[in-house]
Amino acid sequence: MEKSILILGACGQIGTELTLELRSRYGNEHVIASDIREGDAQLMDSGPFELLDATNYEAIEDVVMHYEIEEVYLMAAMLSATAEKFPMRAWNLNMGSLFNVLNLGKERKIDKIFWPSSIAVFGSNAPKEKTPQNTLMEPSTVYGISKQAGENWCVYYFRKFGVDVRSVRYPGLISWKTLPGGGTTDYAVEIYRKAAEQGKYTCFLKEGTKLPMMYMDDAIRATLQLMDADGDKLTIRSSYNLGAMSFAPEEIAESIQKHIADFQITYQPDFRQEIADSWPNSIDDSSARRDWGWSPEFNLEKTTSEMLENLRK
Ligand code: AKB
Repeated sequence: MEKSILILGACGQIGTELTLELRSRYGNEHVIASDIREGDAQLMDSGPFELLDATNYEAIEDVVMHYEIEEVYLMAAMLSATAEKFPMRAWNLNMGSLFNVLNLGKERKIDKIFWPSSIAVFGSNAPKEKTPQNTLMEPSTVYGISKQAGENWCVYYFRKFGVDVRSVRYPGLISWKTLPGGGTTDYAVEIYRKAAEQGKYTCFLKEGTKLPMMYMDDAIRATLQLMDADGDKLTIRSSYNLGAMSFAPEEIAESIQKHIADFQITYQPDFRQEIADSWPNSIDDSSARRDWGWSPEFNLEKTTSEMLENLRK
C-alpha cells in the first residue's frame, strides 16, 4: 500500500511543486494538499485538498486521522522580509506550526516529518564564504531566529521522543511556476519575470550582494532524497546545509543578457539589503553530500535558460 502524505502550506512557492512531484510518485489520492487558501488549478484539480490552518493542532489532527497520514511536510511559514514587519505573527506561525507537527510525531500519530530551515539561521558573525554546517549562529532577523530555534526543537524531539524529523537549510529558491512571497531572495525570481515581460528590472538589493541560490527542481530533489534516506545515516538532526550556486544580482543580469541582449538592471536597495548582508555568500554542504549523496544539477546558466524558456511561453 502507498503511504499517505499531508503537505501543510501546499499552495506556496515550494509547496506547489512539492505536492505535484509527490503526487506523481505516490499517486494523486495519497497526497493531501492543504493551505489557508486555495492554490492554482493544477494543484487543486490533481488530488485532495483541505483548507487548513497550520497553527490549529486539532484541525491538523482531524485531517491526519481521516486520511491515515504517515508523513507530513510542513511548508507553511512567514519569510524573512514579511517577518520583519510582523514579528509576533511570524513567530507564532513559524513556531506554532512546527510544534503542532512535532507533537503529532511525539504522539505517534505520524511517522516522519519534513520541516524546512534556511540560510537565515546564520548571522553576520558566521564565516561568509562556504559557511560551515556547524559554526557561530547569531541570526539577526525574526525569521532567522525562528528557524534557529526550530532547528533546536527538532534535535530535542528527535533525541527525547524519537521523532523522525528531517530538515534542510534552503538557500534562495528560483522557480517559474509559483511566485515566492515575502522573502529577501525573491529578487532572483522577479528579475526573470521582469526580463521576460519588460526587458528591465529594478533590484531591491545592491550590486555585489552575493547569496546562495538554488533552482526549484534541485530543491525538490534534495527534499525527497533526504526523506528517502536511511535514518541511521543521518548525522544531522538540526538541519542540513544545502548548496547549489551563489551569485550577485549583476551576475544574473549578465546571464539574462545572453538571451535578451538589451536587458537592463538598475538598483534601488531597500530594508531587505540589511537582511541579505547578514546572510552567507556561499554554503559548505559537504555533510549533505556525505550522508545522503546530495549533488546539485542546476548552475546559473542552466537556471536562466529554464526560467526564460518557461516564462516566455
Ligand atoms: C527568504 O528570502 O526569506 C527565503 C530564505 C532564504 O529562507 N527565501
